Amino acid sequence: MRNFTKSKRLFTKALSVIPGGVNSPVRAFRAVGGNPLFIEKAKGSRIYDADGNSYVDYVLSWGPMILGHAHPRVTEALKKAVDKGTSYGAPTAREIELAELVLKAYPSMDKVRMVNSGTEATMSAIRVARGFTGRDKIIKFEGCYHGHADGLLVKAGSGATTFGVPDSPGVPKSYAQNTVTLPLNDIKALKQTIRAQWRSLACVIIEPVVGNIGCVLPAPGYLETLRELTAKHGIVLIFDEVMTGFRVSFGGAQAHYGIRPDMTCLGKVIGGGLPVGAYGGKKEIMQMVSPEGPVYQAGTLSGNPLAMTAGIETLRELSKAGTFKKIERKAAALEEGLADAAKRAGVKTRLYRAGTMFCTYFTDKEVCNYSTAKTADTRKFSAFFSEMLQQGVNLAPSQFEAGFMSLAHSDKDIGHTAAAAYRAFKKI
Ligand code: KE4
Repeated sequence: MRNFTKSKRLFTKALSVIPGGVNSPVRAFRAVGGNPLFIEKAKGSRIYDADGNSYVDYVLSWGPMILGHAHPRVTEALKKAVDKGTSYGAPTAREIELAELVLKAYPSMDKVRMVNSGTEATMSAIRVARGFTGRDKIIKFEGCYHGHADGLLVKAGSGATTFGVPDSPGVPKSYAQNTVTLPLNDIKALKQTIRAQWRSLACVIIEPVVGNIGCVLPAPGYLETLRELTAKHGIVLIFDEVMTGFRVSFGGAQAHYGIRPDMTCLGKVIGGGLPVGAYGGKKEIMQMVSPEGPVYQAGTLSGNPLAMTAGIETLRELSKAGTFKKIERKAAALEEGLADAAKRAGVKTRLYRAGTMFCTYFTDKEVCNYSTAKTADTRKFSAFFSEMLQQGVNLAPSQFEAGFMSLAHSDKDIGHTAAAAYRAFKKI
């Protein structure tokens, strides 16, 4: 049995100074029980906790570390960049470089604004869509998470297709009433709502592959219908690709499914592990953004030179011929290994993958939306999670989160993971 003494001690200390002992809720292991690991360092495919235990890591900081942890190209560039200062509050050439790399990979965008998180990106994109259309309401989907801006912490209201109700204390009802929350992959509800309310709808925001209830793929034709209906009614279609960007494919879910949204939100990978979010879109929309246009949005550390450096080096390395495909092949090999392990152990699971992100659900139901994802046996998942941790494999500490692959994961890592999964499946 692995020893977690130092992590436990650190967690006790953390609880006395930080709410829940963590700076982001999912890290607290509440969904799987036990105490969170406190990480000391990371390199390549592995993370190392305060007690010196090492783990093959599939959280990868919730997506950003697609090259693996502490990739030398990124760390060397950051070491040089630090000596030039850490922030200027003035424009730099590096911001142009990262913007150009992003626009090249996402041709649906003519211009892009850097911010500091995915939350800022989606919050700002919605404000711009409202400013552009002069309309107030938005549509989001059950199970999609777009960060913690008030109007997005909203669940389906009683009249599900009329307005939402707050999904967290502190969100005023009035905010929630401008958000309509629909079931995923339900064409009928979508058509009914847009037909009835298009005049007041500023935008639809969606995770084109939903990573925040695990890994839920769009039903065939769903995104195409969404694109047609929003275009027909002058509703801004926002793809929240904070997680799927540079993960489902190098060009995100929009390239994979061949859909051109009006706006895109990015984050995670484009910061290479430093705080970066971004939102962008067609020039006629982005010209609304201050100081070019009237819609205000700002940020002290937006476009921070260190964050830009990490993002530039990550995207340049990732854009090398064959690199993305290599990571995708690793993810496919893991998918095969996990599915085979579950089958041989006689455990019913459903595994979904989109490019380099994936999820194993403990259910025998087809998972296509929030309610079917919720059929998963979270008790079984928690037991599996703990077993895998004991065997040196770090999975996301929730059944309803995606796992991620990196360039640094070796065949040996993947073989170890599949073998550990077989033992864990047998044990739970
Ligand atoms: P951040 O504000 O956490 O940078 O991004 C918010 C966000 C927006 N859109 C999508 C599709 C996202 O997945 C996220 C954040 N993802 C979570 C993982 N499920 C971040 C992990 C956390 O909250 O600690």
